[in-house]
Amino acid sequence: MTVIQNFSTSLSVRCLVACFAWGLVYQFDNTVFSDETVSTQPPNVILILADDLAIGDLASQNGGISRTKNLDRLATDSASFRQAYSGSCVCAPARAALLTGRYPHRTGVVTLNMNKFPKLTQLRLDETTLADVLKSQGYATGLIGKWHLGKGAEYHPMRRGFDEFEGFSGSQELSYFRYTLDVNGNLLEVSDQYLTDDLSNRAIEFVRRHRAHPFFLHLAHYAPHRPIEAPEPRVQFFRDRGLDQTTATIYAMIESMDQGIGRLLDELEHLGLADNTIVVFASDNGPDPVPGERFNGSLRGTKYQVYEGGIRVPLFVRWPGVVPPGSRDGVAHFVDLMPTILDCCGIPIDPKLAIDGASLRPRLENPALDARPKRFFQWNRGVPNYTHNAAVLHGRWKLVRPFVTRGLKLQDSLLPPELFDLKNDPSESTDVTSNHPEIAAALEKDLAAWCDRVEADRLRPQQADGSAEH
Ligand SMILES: [Ca+2]
Repeated sequence: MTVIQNFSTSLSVRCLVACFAWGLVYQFDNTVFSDETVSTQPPNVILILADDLAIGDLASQNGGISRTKNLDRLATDSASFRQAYSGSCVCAPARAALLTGRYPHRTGVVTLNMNKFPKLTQLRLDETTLADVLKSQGYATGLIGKWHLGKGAEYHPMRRGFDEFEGFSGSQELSYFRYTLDVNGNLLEVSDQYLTDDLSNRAIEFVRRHRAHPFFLHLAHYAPHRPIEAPEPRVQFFRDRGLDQTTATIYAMIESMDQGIGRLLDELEHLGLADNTIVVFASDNGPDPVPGERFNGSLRGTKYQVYEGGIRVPLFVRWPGVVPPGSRDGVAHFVDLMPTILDCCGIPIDPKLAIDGASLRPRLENPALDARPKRFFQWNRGVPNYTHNAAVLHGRWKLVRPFVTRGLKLQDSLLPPELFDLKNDPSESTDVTSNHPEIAAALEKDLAAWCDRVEADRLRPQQADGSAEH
């Protein structure tokens, strides 16, 4: 009962805020806000993120061994980037890049364990999220699912631009069949549902609630992240096809997510919102090696590594009537998604945000365009040590400082960097440094300069309240 009362209050406040913001739009545009203007509303945005989903987990990529008919259909209806990258090879930093358009190190979120490293997993309070910006423009904003950008009241998603939150911080051990949800600040124990289905249902309800106003829904699924758990009948289907228990369960987890996404897309159609809703789908990093190996095409490496297998992700953008479906060449990166979404919504970007990415909208609208901007990656457990697991990508070339250890007491790595020609060697099998020493040297210099820049930004002075400790 308490939950319902608080939720209603929150909803009313949000409606007031949204109405106020739209009132401002009304004044500026000097137009009458009526039913006729609904079709000219800014587009809604649904940003769906899977957790540890591999490109090779999609049925379209693995010969139909998994079952992802809704995601495959979404891909067919979307601009699908063939070379899309997460912001990191692990969860939290990837999400920081996704929601700020900036490299994770700048945001303060450099590693993933919120309990061991609370200060290194908090999105600095001087960072602005995509939700902050959309909310300021009158969008109803909601996060359903995983947050992972800081524990504690100041870092709660409802303090970081989201009007509504139905999810979890990312710090707790949870079972897909027994879990605690934070529903707008109220804790709810759930033991009679499957988490993925529950999140799908809540996403559908969010869209129904906000059908009449522009909305931003960030649906951050937990699937197929550990623990590996799925409804038994779905697991049985894949076991019967000869898959081992772990892979069968992972594919069942993915099928559950896929079905929920299908229901969400159907609901958009049913509500007449599909044409004016941008749907983005991605995964936050590559497959987790801990449960066991699984198919990911020919990509080298896994989650935790800056080789392609750790950072390459599916990326689909569907916007009917504006974005022609089909594949896109060139590089796309999580830092590009915030500027892309704001561009599509007609919202100018404040230069003070110092976004690292650039809008993909030109390439979304024109499949013939190509762009391969320089992009950077780095991750190790704990305080950054940039001699480990770092990479720069530029055009066909990628320089990698190898992954040495995930251990806590890092020593500087003395391993030499490796240079790969992704055009001829997408599997990163051959170090070609000796053939192209000048390219390797230039990229090494670029990478070193980037490391210095983002580390300086990470260590910039704290907020006056001392909250952004490092
Ligand atoms: Ca992840």
